[in-house]
Amino acid sequence: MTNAPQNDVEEIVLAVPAMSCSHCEAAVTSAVGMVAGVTRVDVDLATKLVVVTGRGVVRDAVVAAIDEAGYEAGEP
Ligand SMILES: [Cu+2]
Repeated sequence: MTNAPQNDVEEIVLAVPAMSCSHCEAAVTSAVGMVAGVTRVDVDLATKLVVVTGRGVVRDAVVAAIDEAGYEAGEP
C-alpha cells in the first residue's frame, strides 16, 4: 500500500437544541446536505449535535441553512 495524499476533509460541529424528533433530524439533514462542499451530515438527537463533514465548507453557510430550515444553530 502506498501513502495516499490526505484528503482535506474537515468537520464542523454545531448544536441545534430545538431538534427533538426524526422530522427535525430529516429537515436539518436535508438542509445542511445542500450546502456547498458538504459530503456527510450526522445528527444526534440525544446530544442535539449536528456533525458536518466535507471540504471547504463555510460554517456560516451551514448555520444559515439550519436557520432557513427553522432551527437555531449555535456553538456546541
Ligand atoms: Cu421534530
